[in-house]
Amino acid sequence: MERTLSLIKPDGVEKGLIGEVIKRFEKSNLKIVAMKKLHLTQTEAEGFYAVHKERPFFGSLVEFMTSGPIVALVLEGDNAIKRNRDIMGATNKDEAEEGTIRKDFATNIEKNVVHGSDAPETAVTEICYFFNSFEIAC
Ligand code: IDP
Ligand code: MG
Repeated sequence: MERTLSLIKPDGVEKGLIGEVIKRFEKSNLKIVAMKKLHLTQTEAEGFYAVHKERPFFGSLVEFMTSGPIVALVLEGDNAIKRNRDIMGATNKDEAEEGTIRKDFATNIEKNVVHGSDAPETAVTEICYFFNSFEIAC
C-alpha cells in the first residue's frame, strides 16, 4: 500500500471537475483517505512549489495556484504514486495520453487541472504539507 498527494488545481475547480476527477480515482481503485477544499496563500503556494523556485514559470505558477480554491486529497492503493501519475497524464497536455485527465481537460502546460506527487519521499512531504494525522482516515 502506498499513499500520494493529489491536488485539483484552481482551473479544475473552476471548470466544475471535482466530481469527474474523483470518479476517475475511485474507478481506478485509488481510495480517498483524506480530502479538503482550501485556498492557498502566496506563501503556502511558494512553499509547496519551492523545488521550482528558480524556474522561469515559478511566479506565474504561484499566481495561478492562488487564483482560486483547490481540493487536496490523499490517495491510497498499490503503486498509488505511479497510478495517479498515469491517470493524470503528462505535464503538457499536448504530450499526454488519450483518456488522461490532462489530455481531456487541461488548458495548457500550466493550467493542467491536477497535481500528483512524483516519488515516495515527495509524497510523504506533500501529504504532511496539507494534512495532519487526525485528518487522514485509514
Ligand atoms: P508535474 O505537475 O507534471 O509534476 P512539474 O514539472 O513538477 O510537473 O511542474 C509543476 C507544475 O508547474 C506543472 O504541473 C505546471 O502547472 C507548471 N509548469 C511546469 N512546466 C511549466 C512550463 O514550462 N510553463 C508553465 N508552467 C509549467
Ligand atoms: Mg511535479
